[in-house]
Amino acid sequence: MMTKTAFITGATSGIGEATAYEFAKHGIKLVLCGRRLHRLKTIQDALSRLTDVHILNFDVRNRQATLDAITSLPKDFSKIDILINNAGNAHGLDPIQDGSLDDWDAMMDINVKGLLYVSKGIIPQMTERKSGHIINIGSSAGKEVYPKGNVYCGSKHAVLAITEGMRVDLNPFGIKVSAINPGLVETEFSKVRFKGGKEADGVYTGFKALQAKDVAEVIHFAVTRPAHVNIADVLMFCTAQANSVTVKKTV
Ligand code: NDP
Ligand code: 8X3
Repeated sequence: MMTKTAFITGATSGIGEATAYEFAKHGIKLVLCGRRLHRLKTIQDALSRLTDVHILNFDVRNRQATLDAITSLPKDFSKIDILINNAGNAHGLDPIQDGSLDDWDAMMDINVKGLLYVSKGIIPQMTERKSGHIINIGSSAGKEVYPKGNVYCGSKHAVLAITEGMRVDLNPFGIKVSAINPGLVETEFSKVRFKGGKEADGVYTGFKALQAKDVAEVIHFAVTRPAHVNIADVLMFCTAQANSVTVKKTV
């Protein structure tokens, strides 16, 4: 079987990093993206024993840098079979009347527009070849809105709508499009959301949240189904979580 190449955004931590490890374990070639270059290099060093790894250091908010990074791929990494649109974060947790315009810009620019820029750079080769698999990392926040989640939830609802739109438009080309939507995952997500503040401390305490590896395993499952099977949409929670606001905590 031909070795596949996966392009993973947000591969420097959390779900993206865990997906890189999971894919490397199974011999999938990797293009790993993120802004923190030292982390990309460390992960490349660690995974190069298992598979070929190329790193791309860019900010998905920068349209030209994103397209240029994709164009810069060396021949051995330029055919992308699997695109994991994962880069994203929540910025802030405030009622809409108190929200920060900078936080709103960050979430819409990264979670929505960044995903579109990366997709724009990669979809043409998939339509040309009439094959490929795009996995967009949505969220339970893309399926329901929780208090103070307003714009983050809006960005993830947009990811879900864009995923469905991609699946329809790319259907004639035989391209698979999937959304994987986790609930609470213990990553750097809350550190980013609360800008390193102490509110992040309690988010994953008193229950066993999903780990990044749990999500990575589902992503790997989705990309290893037979050609005629597309895992279109997955909603996954830890056992302690029933929905965005119902979490069984011991403390
Ligand atoms: P992390 O904060 O651990 O990872 C976020 C990743 O996104 C990092 O690798 C970061 O890399 C990258 N990223 C952020 N901003 C940019 C940018 N402007 N340009 C390029 N890359 C960027 O969080 P998670 O792993 O939890 O989040 C990954 C995805 O999963 C996000 O889309 C998030 O919304 C989603 N998600 C998370 C859940 C959770 O509870 N943790 C639940 C459901 C969905 P760098 O900073 O190096 O650029
Ligand atoms: C991340 C899950 O509930 O913090 O998308 O929004 S949540």
